[in-house]
Amino acid sequence: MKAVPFTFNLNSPDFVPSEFDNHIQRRLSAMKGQFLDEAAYEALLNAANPLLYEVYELQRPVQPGELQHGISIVHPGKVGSEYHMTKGHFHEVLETGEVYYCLKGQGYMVMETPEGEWAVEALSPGRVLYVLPRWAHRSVNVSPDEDLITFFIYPGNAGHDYGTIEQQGFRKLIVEQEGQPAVVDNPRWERTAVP
Ligand code: PAN
Ligand code: ZN
Repeated sequence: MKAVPFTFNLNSPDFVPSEFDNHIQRRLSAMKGQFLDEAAYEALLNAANPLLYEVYELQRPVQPGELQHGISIVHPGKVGSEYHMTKGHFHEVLETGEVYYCLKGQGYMVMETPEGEWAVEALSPGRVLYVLPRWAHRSVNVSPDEDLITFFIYPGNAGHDYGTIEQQGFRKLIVEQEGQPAVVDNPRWERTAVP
């Protein structure tokens, strides 16, 4: 970890940073229970267990004042009619926000609070999204053939709470309907988070 100001490049065609500390690869098997169509999930898992998304992290000390940052790449594809997406999380320190800057692709950020408010915002190149403190967030790639690539920045001490979303899911899902992305209710959503 560097102790002096540093720079890196994002100008490769696939936006992989010229320097990073950690490369996370999440396959379908890491997403059990998150996709609505369980039969489609099992079939794909047995056939290929595809790579859904990757994260390149510039890791900084876990402390206020620092900023974690990096690149998130969601590969295109669907599980049943539901598009590829990240696991999604609340920040462990709930009162910490995050900025996303979309570099490539077409997608949505699905968000919700512990109180059950929800929001869905489109992501396309050049668009900046401010995720407010308290809002869980998941990115979804709705392109048939292009990666969804975003640059993210969040407070050094934010941490990740994956368990709440693993248990309750997101209130809204992004599915393909008549060839178009649509926001639909998640019939399995259960509010377990207590504000
Ligand atoms: C992002 C996400 C990244 C992968 O860096 O961690 O897009 O998504 P999951 O963490 O939900 O698997 C972020 O929001 N960090 O806080
Ligand atoms: Zn986050």
